[in-house]
Parts: sequence; structure tokens; C-alpha cells
Amino acid sequence: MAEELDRRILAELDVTGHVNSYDFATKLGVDHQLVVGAVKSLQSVGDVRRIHLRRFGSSFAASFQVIHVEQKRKERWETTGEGNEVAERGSHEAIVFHAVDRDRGTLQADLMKSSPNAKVGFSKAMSAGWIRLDKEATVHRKVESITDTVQELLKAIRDGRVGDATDAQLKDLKKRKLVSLVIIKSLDVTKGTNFSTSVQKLETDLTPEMLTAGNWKDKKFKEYNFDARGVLPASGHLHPLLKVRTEYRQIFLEMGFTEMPTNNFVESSFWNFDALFQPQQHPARDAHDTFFIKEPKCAHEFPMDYLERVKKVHSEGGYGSQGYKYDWKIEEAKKNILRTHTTAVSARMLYKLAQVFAEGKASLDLLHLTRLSLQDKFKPVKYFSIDRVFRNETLDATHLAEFHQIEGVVADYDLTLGDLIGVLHQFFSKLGIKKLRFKPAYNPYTEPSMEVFSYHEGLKKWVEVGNSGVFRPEMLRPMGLPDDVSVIAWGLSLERPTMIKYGIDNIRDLIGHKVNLQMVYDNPLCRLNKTTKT
Ligand code: FB9
Repeated sequence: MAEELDRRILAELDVTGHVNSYDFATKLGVDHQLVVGAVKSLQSVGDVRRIHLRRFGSSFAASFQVIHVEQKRKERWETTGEGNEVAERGSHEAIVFHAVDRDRGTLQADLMKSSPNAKVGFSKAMSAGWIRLDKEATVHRKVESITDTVQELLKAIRDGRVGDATDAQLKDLKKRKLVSLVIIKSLDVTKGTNFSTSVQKLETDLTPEMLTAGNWKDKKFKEYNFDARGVLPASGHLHPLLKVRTEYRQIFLEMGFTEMPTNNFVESSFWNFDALFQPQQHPARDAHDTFFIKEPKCAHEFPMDYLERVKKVHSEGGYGSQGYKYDWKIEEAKKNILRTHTTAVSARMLYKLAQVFAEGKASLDLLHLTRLSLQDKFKPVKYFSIDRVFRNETLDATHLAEFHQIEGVVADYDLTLGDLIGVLHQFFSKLGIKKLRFKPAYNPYTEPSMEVFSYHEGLKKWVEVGNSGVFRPEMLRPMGLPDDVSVIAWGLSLERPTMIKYGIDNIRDLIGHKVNLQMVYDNPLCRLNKTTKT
């Protein structure tokens, strides 16, 4: 077949001087890719000779090809599967029209069952003025006969007579998914400098069979083409989200932050909400905002002395706070959920930090040492996390029921809002963002809280780039951290900067089963606009 195809292509070339792979495949009734393969095979025939320009002491490779090939790209309207069916059987609206009893009319309910696409057909037939609906929900014909233009157009397009359709008609048929605009990449072939209708293919491999049979002596072998580019090795590809995550991780590491262990998507309400002083009646704790786990429904292991202090600060207050004055219930705290923020992990880490401090304090108390040495026991920390969180959100073009939260946390003596603003400038400046503005906000677990805005040069407007705050005493004190230790923190999402970075408008083009994997393959490495100055 391949030899035959080669011969027919050369014969066609010899007569007409030009062959287009797609048109020739259609003419022969063979698969286009077979013709493309034959053309590429013929393209490799001929020889590449090194031309030495002795006078100039240089040389170049010149090819004496049998054929000359150019890539061609053209758009072609083609009928879809549904379009072919309509071309055969008639448009949905024509089918509905003919299903209406000419004399008595037909009940709309019955008409809707008369064909698979009756609903669309009814709507289009009404718009075309072919039928009408009376007060008894009966459909009547308004005209004696109809011309099924849609069917006629689809037959014309199917037969290659696209010129019969206007642009507006093509647009409407495309909207109805009856036609599609197909990009056809084909090859335009003309005679090469070394054209011949009979070519001896150059062998590309010297095989053991040739050596043993000795027929290698009669073969012509293709020269090595040292200018050819290597074959790209098949490899895996990082998803854009993971590329951007690497960049953010690098920024935090450069700033001396340590990554928190976030490998538990399931969290107890205690750590996700109660430990953060988020009251049990807070709307965010409802099922319409949070995913509750059916099995295992509850968590059972808590540091009970700490839990009692959390219960007390919610129900009675303490540490200067009046609390929420409600009947705090452990049953609510036990409920397992999909964590709604990685701040739950920050809470666990800060509690663990407080335990180290408490153990250190206990041992120093035994030795009656002063506060000075106590400071040796509480070591300031800088933590970060980047991982998935889940919220029962209303889905739209930019929101799914989950996203990756990026969170930074700094615990040190006497931190202030100024320290938070400073670390935010440092963090965002590493992303190339210089102009920040801060807007007072509210979070149940931070006071004060600020929304963070950055001026987007492209959009020429201020864009919210995150949220931040100072963790409340009602959160930190029950953990057992020293009274003069404060904790500042901030958060943002990974999806938003990734979508901006890669120019993706709909989050479903970035995440989910509909993602075009070619987008993952093609997207370059991520380099956020980093600056060295901090
Ligand atoms: O990421 C967000 N926006 C953003 C971030 C970066 C960016 O480009 C990069 C700089 C180059 C562009 C935009 N936002 C937070 C703001 C909005 O997109 C917002 O509409 C969506 N928010 C998510 C939550 O929405 C339900 C983004 C997500 C978010 C919000 C708050 C936090 C974390 C993520 C937090 C927090 C926090 C606060 C105090 C203490 C600890 C954590």
C-alpha cells in the first residue's frame, strides 16, 4: 500500500505538478494520515550533499529532494454527527411541523413525545411561524407547507458546497452544534530539484538480515542528518497549579518559613473552628458552607485540658474577653469535616508550639529559673502551608467547591499590625507587587483583620490579593502561648494567581475532568515576576 501510494503521488505530481495531501486522500478515498505518511517518506528521499566553498573555506548542506513540501492550514465547515442526521431526516423543526395533525392539530404534550428533539423543534418551528399554540395547549399548523432550509443547507455543506450558506446561517448552525469549523492541517507537495517518478528509497537502518544476506551492497543508505533536532523524550508534565505552588514555596523558604504538615483533608470542627474561637452557631459552620463527613462522623481524640479552656473562652470568656456566652457543646466540636482552611493546621502547629513552651516552663520552674531563661524556651517561628481546602460554595467560572489556600504565619514576641504590613510587603514584593493597600476586614479568629489589595497594571484597578490579621488572644491564650507572644498571619489562593499567570478565565480550564491536557503540556515553566530587593 505504501509503495503504491508513493507511486500514485509521484504520478499525480508528474502530471499536475501539485498535490495537496487532504484533497488527494479524499480523491483516493483513503485516510489522510496515510497520504501524509507517504509524503513524509518521499520527503526523506533524495540526498543531502555538503557543498564546499573552498575559496571561502566554508561549506553548507544542500538538499537535492525528490519533492518539496509545505505545511498548509485551512478552515473547513463540516457537518457534525447530529448535522448529518438532520441532513438525512430533516430538521427538528420540520419533523415537529409534520407531526402536527393538519386538521385537528396536536396536543403539545403529545407533540413533545413525538420525536427525540421535539423540544428544540417546537421552539424553532414557533420562531419560524410554522405553528401556533392555542388556549387548549393544542398545536396547529399556521402554513400549508414549509421549506426545510436547515436540511438543505446541511446537505450542501456535507457535499462541500459551503458557499450556499451565508455567514449568519453558518453561525446559527454552529450554535446548534449541527456544523463545526474544522482546522485541517495538510501538506502541499510540488516537484523537488531532484524529482523523479521512480525513486529508490534510502534505507535508514542497516539490519542483521541485510548483513547476512549481503544485499546491503545493493541498497542506498540515507546520510546522517546532524542538523536534525533530537526527538523530545516522552515525559510527564507538571500542572500549572503545581508550578505556581513551587514558586510560592520557594518564596516562603527564602523568607525562612517552614512548611506545615497539611496531609489531612479531614479535620475535626474543633481544630477547624473552635480552636480558632469561631462560635458554633457561626454560619460558616453550616452544611451549606461546609462539607460534613458521614463516616467517620466524629473525632474522638482531643487534648482535653486544652479543650476545656476552649470551651470556657467560648462560653464564659477569659483573658480579657467576654466570650460568646453560649452553651458550647463538645458534640459540635467532634464533628468531622473537610477542612475549610489551612488555618486549622496553623492552629495545631501553634498548640504544639505552646506545648513545647509549657514543657520547657515546667522543667525551668522545677529549677526555679527566671523568665529570662524562659525566653530561651519559646522560639519564634515562621510557618507556611499551601494545600487544598474545601467549601460548599456556589460554583461559577472562578469558584469550585475547593481551592488551594496559601497561608503564612509568624509567631514572635510583641508582634504588631505594623509587622504584619511589613511582612506582607516583603512577601508580595517577591511576586513583583510593589503597591499594596490594606482595608479593615473581619475574621472570627483575627483582630484586627485586613483585606490586602494590589494595583493591577493590566486591569488598571485595585485587585484583592489576600486576607490577613493578628490571631485573637481568645485563640492563642487557651493554647498556653506566653502572654507577650503574638501571631500574625495571612492567606491567599493558589488558583487566582495561576489563572492570572496563565491567562485562564474559567477555573474548569485549569482544574477538573474537562481540562485540556495539551494546556498542561504546553504551558511554560512558571516564573513569577520575582525581584531580589525585599
Ligand atoms: O487569592 C486571592 N486573590 C489573589 C491572589 C493573588 C493574585 O495574584 C498574585 C499576586 C500575583 C491575585 C488574586 N484572594 C483570596 C482574593 C480573592 O480572589 C477572593 O475573591 C477569593 N479568596 C479565596 C477565598 O474565597 C472563598 C482568595 C482565597 C482566600 C481568602 C482568604 C484567605 C485565604 C484564601 C485567608 C486567610 C487568612 C486570614 C487571616 C489569617 C490567616 C489566614
